[in-house]
Amino acid sequence: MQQEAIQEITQAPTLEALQQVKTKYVGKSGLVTKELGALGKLPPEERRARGAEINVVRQAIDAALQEREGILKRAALDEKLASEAIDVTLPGLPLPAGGLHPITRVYDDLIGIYQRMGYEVVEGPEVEGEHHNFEALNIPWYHPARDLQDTFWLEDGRLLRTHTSNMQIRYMVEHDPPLKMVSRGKVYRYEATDATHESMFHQLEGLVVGEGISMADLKGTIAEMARGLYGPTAQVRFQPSYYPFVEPGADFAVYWNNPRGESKWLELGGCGMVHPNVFRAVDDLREAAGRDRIYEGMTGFAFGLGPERIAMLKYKIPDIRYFYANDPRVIGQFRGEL
Ligand code: FA5
Repeated sequence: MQQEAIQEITQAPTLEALQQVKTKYVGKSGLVTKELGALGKLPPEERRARGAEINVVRQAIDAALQEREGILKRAALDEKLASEAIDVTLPGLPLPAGGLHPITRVYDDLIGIYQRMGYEVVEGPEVEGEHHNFEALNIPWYHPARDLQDTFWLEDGRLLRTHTSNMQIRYMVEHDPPLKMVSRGKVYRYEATDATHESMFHQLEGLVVGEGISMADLKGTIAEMARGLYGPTAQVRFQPSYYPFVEPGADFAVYWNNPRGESKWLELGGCGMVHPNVFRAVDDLREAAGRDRIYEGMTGFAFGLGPERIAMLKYKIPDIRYFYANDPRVIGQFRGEL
């Protein structure tokens, strides 16, 4: 029996098979166990010798079982390790990296500049009431300036904001002066598109209000932004312009030398000193909301600019429509750059 058992043990191919052999011989009703159980029926003289004999067999079987179990367990572990091994010499699979849209990057630059100057950054609604987009900004319904910004009207009488200047009104109704804020976001105009005009584009609005704010503060701020964007040699130019919500009003441009040695004036946006009628309209809204009239007699400046213009020049994108056409050949060029 011993020989047979040991042969079966050493040939057991798996741990499960080994367990079966173990049960067969030394399990509860195994062959060896039965022999031991039968000892009681033997006459006492034979019992001792037979008992010793069976014990030798049992010990041999136990030792063989233990050894075989060790071998099989090691083999199972080796197999597991081999199957889970990572071959670090295999070439990697290139994963397509994302990247920030050029407009996001220009915004991040601009907002970083203003945050360093202590401005609060806010966002506001794209669906807006006529009052916040026009009236409160000193653009009554009959005013020809409404034609300058042709409007997408919604069926409920609201509109898609034509500029971020609505945030001047919203911010002043909620906050007391002195204040410095910039607001970013999308704006919409119902106009024919061309290489430099989209019907959806972005603006960055800035507003500073306090006592004794002057045009010099406005010019210094725009110059600081230009240096932040284009380095210490950047220059700014202001030309008189008309916006109903500022007086005086101006357009500003930045003259910059890019790393490729080109230099040109880049028309960036409009600006000016906040019109007293705007402060009055804000106070009216505040009064209606149960807040103090606090803006009458204040001074402040505002500006609004289009980041698309900056991005087109910076990244040499010849047509504004490329930004939003979702053509992977355009946007894909900015993969992996953050
Ligand atoms: C305004 O929208 C004023 N709200 C700016 C302002 C704010 C003036 C505060 C004074 C005080 P304007 O319509 O010029 O102004 O637009 C500002 C900038 O938005 C432009 O200089 C240009 O950079 C960008 N822009 C205007 N229209 C388009 C368009 N269709 N596509 C892309 N960019 C545009």
